[in-house]
Amino acid sequence: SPDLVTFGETMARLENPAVGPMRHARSLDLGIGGAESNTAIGLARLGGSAAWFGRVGDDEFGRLITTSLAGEGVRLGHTVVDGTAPTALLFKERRSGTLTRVQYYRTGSAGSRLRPSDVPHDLIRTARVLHVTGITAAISDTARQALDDAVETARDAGVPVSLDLNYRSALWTPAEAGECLHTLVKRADLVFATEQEARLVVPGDDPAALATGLSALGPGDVLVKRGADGAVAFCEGRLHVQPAHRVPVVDPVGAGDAFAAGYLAEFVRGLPVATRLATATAAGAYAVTVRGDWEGLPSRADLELLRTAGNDVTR
Ligand code: KDG
Repeated sequence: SPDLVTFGETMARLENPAVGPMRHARSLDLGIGGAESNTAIGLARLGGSAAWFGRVGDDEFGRLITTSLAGEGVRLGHTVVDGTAPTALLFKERRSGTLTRVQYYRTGSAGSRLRPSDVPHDLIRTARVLHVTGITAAISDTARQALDDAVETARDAGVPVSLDLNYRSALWTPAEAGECLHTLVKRADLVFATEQEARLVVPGDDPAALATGLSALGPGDVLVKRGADGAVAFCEGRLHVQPAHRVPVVDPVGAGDAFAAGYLAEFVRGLPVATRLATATAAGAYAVTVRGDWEGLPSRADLELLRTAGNDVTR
């Protein structure tokens, strides 16, 4: 049985290799991206077992997604190939060295056709954690029903539910998201949020107030992510302040998924909060040093390298 079960929509990712307006690119780099599958890859790279399910189109982009995830050791036994809709696309336009514009072509996609009958109840019941994100609630009504079904299945079986709020303004309004995420937070055991995302659900001026506020809704572990400023957590009844590693940031997209992967990799091993936070921030640091959404995610050996060598060259 897997340590982590997760699901959602994964897309083909197209990106201009050189900085500038995308219309001037003569070719685009091709890869994949999806918040939940990014986290599954992160956990697998850290030695855990991860299962992901979702719908992909019966097309080359769908096959790119399944072969890439399988190549990273993510289990895909319950993934559905949907012959009636295409795999969604995600365009990342690198507009300046530090500014990235993300555009989706995902309306009516195969991934958004996820439905409750796709949910593998037996697999979820055997997991050590079920990880979901707010994106799934936003992509379609049937995907949101599948999300509710999966969360209820986990809760009934005593499997901890991990929720990354993952607000995407292209998919829904702050008011719609706030209402839905509030009900999801109440049913989650672990919650990951940026300060901005936390404010969709609870009031609060500072990260400590936000973490405490979210935890008052029920979850035992609340992680408020602050980018280069690290994280503030409310876990096991008290606040924890975790600094970030100082690394050159190439692309922050995927940092949150990396953070969740690092935290959950240690959570499923029953390790203490300090270890979970240390691995979470190290994974986040590795993710932002690389352009891809998940390609920079660390192995255990990489974590050791960061701990012992910092930014130096190891020979
Ligand atoms: O967190 C990174 C993800 O946002 C990215 O890989 C694509 O899942 C994605 C989304 O919907 O934005």
